[in-house]
Amino acid sequence: MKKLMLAAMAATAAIAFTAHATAQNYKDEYTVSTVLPDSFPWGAAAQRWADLVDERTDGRINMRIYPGTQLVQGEQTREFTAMRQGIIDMAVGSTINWSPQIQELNIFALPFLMPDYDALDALTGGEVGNRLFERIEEAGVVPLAWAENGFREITNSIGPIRTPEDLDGMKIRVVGSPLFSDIFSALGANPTQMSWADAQPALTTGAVDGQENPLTIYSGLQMQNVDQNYITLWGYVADPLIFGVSAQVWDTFTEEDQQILREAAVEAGDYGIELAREGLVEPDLSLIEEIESEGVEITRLTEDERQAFVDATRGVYDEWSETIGQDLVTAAEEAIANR
Ligand code: X2X
Repeated sequence: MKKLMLAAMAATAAIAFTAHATAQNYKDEYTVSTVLPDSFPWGAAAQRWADLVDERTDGRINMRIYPGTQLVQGEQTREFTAMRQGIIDMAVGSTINWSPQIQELNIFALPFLMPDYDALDALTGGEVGNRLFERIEEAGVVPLAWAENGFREITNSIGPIRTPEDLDGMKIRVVGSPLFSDIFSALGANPTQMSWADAQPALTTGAVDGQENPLTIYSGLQMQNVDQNYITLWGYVADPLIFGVSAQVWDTFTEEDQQILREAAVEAGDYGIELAREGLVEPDLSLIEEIESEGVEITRLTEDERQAFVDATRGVYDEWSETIGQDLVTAAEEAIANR
């Protein structure tokens, strides 16, 4: 009988604990997963988040950034699951890397859905973004704010890509969502799916001919030095980032600290978005000009040329709209039309 009472008391104490989180129970360190380190807009946004939180909680919440998705041995498509399980506390993660678990996040990778930054902002800042955040929260991760990896441009070592035919047989490294393999297969290329950790040596050794990533990454890694001498500005998809906290961890924070984490994420996200667009948006195209001045050939598509890529990938768009949810895709198309 006494044992039973003790068990009941312990259970009550446990409930009281979750209902009233106190800072005394905080961990010494909270892990924050990213793919890129702070020399890139992605890692810089994560670091800013950690710095702001440290300052505003007087060190109660100590966040440390682990780039290279090292907490999941570089397997970036496992980041979301690890966070949901509480193996990783927090992350600034790519929608691409989380899309194997949250199918709806593939929406940002629908080819040629978003023609410009306003279109991207219309999605993240509107109903579509809210719905995606609801889905993520249901899945066990608390999403706090958006940041940005950027529009993904295609680069290669063989020659200029101006038509889908130019991609014929080209070996292109693609990211972990099968949607990317489908896009490049539809364009006649030979897509090879690999993690970012594997992509870098594959580019160095010439095991692949090309890759697609934002120009901030191209420039940060000086990809012209691994023969990626041709870039086509086609902006076929964009890759926003999300600040997320494992729900298990989130519930241990006081309301005041949750508020600090959220506000700091919004500010760090704005900062990261600014960095991600620096030199890439009219009238300041200095990053593109800088790359060009290194002798890299940059191909700019005419409307008609771009349309040929749109047409060639339309089947993939339609097919993946089913997987994502036609309703969400329609909401996105409307938000973009009304931007
Ligand atoms: O793997 C990539 O290409 C990267 C770094 O852009 C992502 O993590 C989506």
